Amino acid sequence: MSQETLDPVSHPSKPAASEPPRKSAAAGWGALKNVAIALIRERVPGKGALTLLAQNQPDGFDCPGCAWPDREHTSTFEFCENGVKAVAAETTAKRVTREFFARHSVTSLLEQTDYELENHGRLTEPMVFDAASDRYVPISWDDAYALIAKHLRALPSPDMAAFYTSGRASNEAAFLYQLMVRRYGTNNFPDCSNMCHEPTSVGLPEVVGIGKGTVLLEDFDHADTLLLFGQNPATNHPRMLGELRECAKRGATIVSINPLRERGLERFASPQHVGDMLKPGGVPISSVFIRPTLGGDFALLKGVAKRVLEMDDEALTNGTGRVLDTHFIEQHTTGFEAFADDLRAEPWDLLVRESGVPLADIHRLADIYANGRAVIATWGMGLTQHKNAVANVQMLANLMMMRGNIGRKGAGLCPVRGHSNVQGDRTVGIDEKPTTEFLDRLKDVYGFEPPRAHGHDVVGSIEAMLRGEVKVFLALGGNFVQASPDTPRTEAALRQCELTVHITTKLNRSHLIHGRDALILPTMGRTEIHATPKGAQGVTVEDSMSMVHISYGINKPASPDLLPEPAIVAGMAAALLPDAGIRWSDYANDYSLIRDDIARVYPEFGDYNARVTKPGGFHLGVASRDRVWKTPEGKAVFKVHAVPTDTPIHRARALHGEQLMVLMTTRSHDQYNTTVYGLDDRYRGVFGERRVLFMNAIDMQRLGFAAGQMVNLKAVWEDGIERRADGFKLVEYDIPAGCLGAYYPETNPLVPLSSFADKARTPTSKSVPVLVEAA
Ligand SMILES: Nc1nc2c(c(=O)[nH]1)N[C@H]1C(S)=C(S)[C@@H](COP(=O)(O)OP(=O)(O)OC[C@H]3O[C@@H](n4cnc5c(=O)[nH]c(N)nc54)[C@H](O)[C@@H]3O)O[C@H]1N2
Ligand SMILES: Nc1nc2c(c(=O)[nH]1)N[C@H]1C(S)=C(S)[C@@H](COP(=O)(O)OP(=O)(O)OC[C@H]3O[C@@H](n4cnc5c(=O)[nH]c(N)nc54)[C@H](O)[C@@H]3O)O[C@H]1N2
Ligand SMILES: [Mo]
Repeated sequence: MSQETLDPVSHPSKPAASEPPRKSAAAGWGALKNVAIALIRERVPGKGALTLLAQNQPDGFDCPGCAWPDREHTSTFEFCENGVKAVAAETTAKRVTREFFARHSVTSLLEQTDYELENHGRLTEPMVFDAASDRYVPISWDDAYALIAKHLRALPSPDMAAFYTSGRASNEAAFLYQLMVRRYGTNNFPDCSNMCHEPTSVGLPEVVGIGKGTVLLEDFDHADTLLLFGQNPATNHPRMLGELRECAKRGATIVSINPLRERGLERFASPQHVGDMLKPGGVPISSVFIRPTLGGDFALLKGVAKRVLEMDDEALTNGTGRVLDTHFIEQHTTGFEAFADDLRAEPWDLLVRESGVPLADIHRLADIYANGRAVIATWGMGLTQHKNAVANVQMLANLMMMRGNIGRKGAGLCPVRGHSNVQGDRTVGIDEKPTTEFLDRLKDVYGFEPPRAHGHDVVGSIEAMLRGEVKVFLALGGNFVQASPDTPRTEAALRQCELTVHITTKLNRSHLIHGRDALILPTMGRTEIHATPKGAQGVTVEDSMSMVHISYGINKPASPDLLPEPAIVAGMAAALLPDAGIRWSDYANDYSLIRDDIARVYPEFGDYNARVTKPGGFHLGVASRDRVWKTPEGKAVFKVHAVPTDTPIHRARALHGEQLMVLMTTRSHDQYNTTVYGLDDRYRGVFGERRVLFMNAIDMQRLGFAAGQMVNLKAVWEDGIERRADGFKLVEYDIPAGCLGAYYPETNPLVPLSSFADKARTPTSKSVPVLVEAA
């Protein structure tokens, strides 16, 4: 029997362990047990199990969890523990009713934790804030739309409103939303991807012409080397482990580049392969762990590239086979000479110091890379949530280009996206910096002049609210207050608004930190049937590998008063823009009309409605996958970047010396972003609590702390504002010296609004300079 059965499951009284239990595999029996717990917690065992059978099946719904693709949507019952939790959270039997809001004032709800708020269940009808009673009270849909229209019309300029999107919104909802917003007159589209993979979307187009990954799932069948940068797939993309398991069994070399030895990357037992689950340790996954310091990946990548160049020089001298793919470099790229010169000039000691990786490990990674015939590089938030995140992504692309590992079978770039449709939302126009080409097409198709000026992203919207320049905030999904950085400033920003509106499924803190007027508009989730006079409607989504497919809900909506997202957007739009000549209500009744129009604006969708009838959907086409480079040069571009040596972290360290620590804010196994499902982080050995701070034993001793002690965190930033997060329990953990780890969103108050990635403006959630004080 697997050791996994011995894992404690959910035991609030058990103290946080110092080390993850290493003997048992990720997933496995523990995962199955947690599936049952998730269903029972939400009081939906029978229904939940039925719902799960339809998940990621040809006629079922797309999992609302992550954006990892499915094998043809046809293979066996594809589920994972955290997909189940996402579904269970949506299919919960618990309800937030008008009686609930009558019982609880907004002020009293503010006392509750995020976990408690989430646990009240699904929202059931539209509610409006009533200042006199400090309560949300019922409002009709039409009155809610009228209130929104009144506020938006009263603004001196459409640019005084901001329209957030969270990446669960379907292509249909997102396209209608951007159409309404642009017809109204602004490009203010703050979007969850601003906090997520924006550095990928900004970095890749400059070097390979398009901001998307180049691999398909089938490439995992042919890769012999996989480099996984800054990702925790066992928790955040559990179905990816299934692919890695197959690669490992085939003998592929898998390297995890991560300050932490994440558990799921050591061993994995697949709940779909009973054989694995009976073996104690599961299938070993990562063969090699390379552990940079937080933010050290850029110097590491540059070091690996430098070593690959040296190896090529040695090969030339010795007359052995070239290490560089000279054919690819000549035919397909530009800028190689300058890039190589810069690598040669870079001193090794700087690369070693800034990466935190010993020279021997840099050489080892270069050897593995250079010996791979087909290499896939994947990455997550560990590369993107840093000041030099765009350079991280571009240096990774440089390295892959050196050996022609782009646009070739079994090789390529694989950014692993977060929300299940975050990539699709961008594709269909959720973009604060739209291209001229797109705006021209919108104009041709709809006959209006769209706004041309770039709009606000997440950070820009918060800043504009603080300056009083944005007065209406509307959110299609998500939990803006908790997801955004610098919590007290974000809260102040929202409180300064005239109107805040949230289209959501469940109660969250963003409903409670509101503007003068505020609306909660409850919507259906993806598991629910979108019934309209034209019949049940399916929505489409695009996964991390640009596969577009259709999703049909199977459950009765949580309440008869819910509307699907497209209907809500159409309702708002009809109230705001009745004379726009756009057939809002037809769209809401028949989503195929929306898809027809998406394809008119974006010809790459082709015969969209026909293509999504095929099980598994279709690939949207990524030019760089075909070695077509949509850059101004018409080639892939090697980018030169210096190793930064004067960042806010360097400066903070100069000021505070060895007291200065760098904090990563990350996800536990029991949360979906700001939605806290439970208080355990099973794979990291934390149970029953979330306010923990991971620190290594040597740092603890050096700083005079002991495991279990309570500490406070203070951010070190250069704007004179005090930022703190108090009351964390120290947990001794195998994390590199000088680095700390803690959970998001509890630590968001420490992330300064003005600390973001160069060019991409993604908050630096994985490198926050802090001081630790005894509580
Ligand atoms: N169950 C579940 N699934 C999810 C989510 C969820 O919250 N719960 N969230 C979804 C979303 S929106 C997203 S974006 C993804 C996020 O999925 P991930 O990209 O896995 O995000 P994080 O959990 O923040 O973890 C980042 C990983 O990067 C490592 N890391 C931190 N800093 C560095 C660094 O400087 N260098 C390197 N090399 N590694 C580093 C951390 O140790 C951790 O393993 O998951 C999606 N899927
Ligand atoms: N410090 C720190 N901050 C971070 C991160 C980090 O790693 N560290 N990660 C960042 C990342 S990668 C991301 S993507 C953002 C996430 O930011 P968001 O996308 O804004 O946050 P979520 O927690 O995913 O949103 C949860 C809410 O969405 C609503 N919801 C759920 N399903 C649906 C649906 O089908 N339709 C609608 N309309 N609403 C729905 C529910 O009401 C729920 O409360 O956070 C970012 N913030
Ligand atoms: Mo994300």
